[in-house]
Amino acid sequence: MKIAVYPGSFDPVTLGHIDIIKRTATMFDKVIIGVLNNRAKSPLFTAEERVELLKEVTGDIPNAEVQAFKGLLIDFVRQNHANVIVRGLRAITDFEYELQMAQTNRVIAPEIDTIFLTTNLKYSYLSSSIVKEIAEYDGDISAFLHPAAAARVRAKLEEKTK
Ligand code: COD
Repeated sequence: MKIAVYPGSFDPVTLGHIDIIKRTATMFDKVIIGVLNNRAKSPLFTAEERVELLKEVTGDIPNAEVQAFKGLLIDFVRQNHANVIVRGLRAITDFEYELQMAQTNRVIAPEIDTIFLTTNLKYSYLSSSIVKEIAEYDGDISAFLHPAAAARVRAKLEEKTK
């Protein structure tokens, strides 16, 4: 069975992430979406909330699975008997960070490879942080997120301002 892990913060999951998940699901028997549970990053959503939302927006992809993980990515990949990490590349600015991470992971886990999918042009500008910034200033985020994700971002920001 060919299993790929697509790791990230997904705070929140955007249409760009969903596009990468869908494309990965056509190439592998299973894609495991690994949600980083790292309190140091002070995310908008807890890891549990991000997992729940990812499950909702990928519910129509039968071979996609969502799990939170702590610690090293390669340990999570090994625990799941996968040997491929998938990452998305939007622009040259992503490349340096992604290359460094892939090379480092390859040194500590030579059996695990990282593959890169180039962004869908429609979403090449899109990032979770920009979406959060627009939402914080009450902007319309419906073009960037699945409707369920947009609703949760609005609800979370309302909850925070109470
Ligand atoms: N189009 C296409 N791809 C996109 C888009 C878009 N619009 N937006 C984002 N992506 C891609 C990103 O490039 C990335 O590949 C992926 O989607 C997830 O994005 P993020 O921003 O949610 O995820 P990151 O970059 O915060 O994830 C970082 C990890 C969780 C992978 C990393 O911190 C990690 O592995 N942490 C565990 C500790 C560890 O092992 N550290 C050692 C690493 S060498």
